[in-house]
Amino acid sequence: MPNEKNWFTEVYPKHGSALSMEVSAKLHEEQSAFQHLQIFDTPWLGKLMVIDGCTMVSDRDNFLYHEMMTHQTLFTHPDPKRVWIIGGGDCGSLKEVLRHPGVERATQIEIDERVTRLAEQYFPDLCSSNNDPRAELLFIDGIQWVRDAADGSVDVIIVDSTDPVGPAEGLFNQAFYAQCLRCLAPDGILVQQSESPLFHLDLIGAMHQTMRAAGFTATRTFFFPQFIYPSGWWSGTMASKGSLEGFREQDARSKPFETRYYNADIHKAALVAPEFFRKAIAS
Ligand code: AG3
Repeated sequence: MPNEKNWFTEVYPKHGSALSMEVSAKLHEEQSAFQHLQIFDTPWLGKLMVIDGCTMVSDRDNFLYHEMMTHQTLFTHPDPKRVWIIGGGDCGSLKEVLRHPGVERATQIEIDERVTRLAEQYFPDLCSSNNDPRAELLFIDGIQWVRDAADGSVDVIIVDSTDPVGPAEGLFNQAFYAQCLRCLAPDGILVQQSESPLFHLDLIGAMHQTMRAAGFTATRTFFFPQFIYPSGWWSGTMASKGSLEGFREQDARSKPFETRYYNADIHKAALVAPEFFRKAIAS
């Protein structure tokens, strides 16, 4: 069945497996200056964006990733006002960040403007806050942006990237983390999407080590399901010079916006690491 032409399949060659999704139409396909972009319509997932053959966003399940990458992090920070999103061109993280009334400025730094233009066309819901006066959309290299930014000029940096190959590769190294650390104000938090705990444990371990080598003193991974990503189980990893213990629990319980996955109890549960993970990753 997956070989039939109305199925999109992402193959995971290193993990001897694949995920197939029925598609009803290919709505768009192009080679941008940076990557190969496809948009599909599907019977179950709604619209689906694929970059370089990898699933990125679907209407049906993107709330899991976007709510966790943003709210888990913003409620860990004592008072986030200035937020950068590195990557995140579909604008889903931007939308969630802007739900926090205390956020004064949310800057999305996406290298590939075409991702955002396609999101505006095919994922209008994710882009529904792009005109918020607090939102700033830049189409430049996030690595360069962080290199050029002033010391202590941001509270939360969200790295919402593709897998650590291609354009995103330079977002997973010590030089980039050190620049992020320099840009973060006291209590600042860096959070990065960190792939699958089941498939990419080595990568997550290397991220913790590299973040600490760059000068972060606390690192912590949180877990959430994500149907369209490899193994269906995904993670984000936070790094801080301050503490990553505890969070603004009362604020999370009385948050002035609706969510579909994140809540204060999920916040705590998402931080509980399975036994194999604790053994592999000292944090
Ligand atoms: N960023 C993480 C996507 C990784 C998917 N990997 C894969 N399918 N092999 C998602 C961007 C959402 N804003």
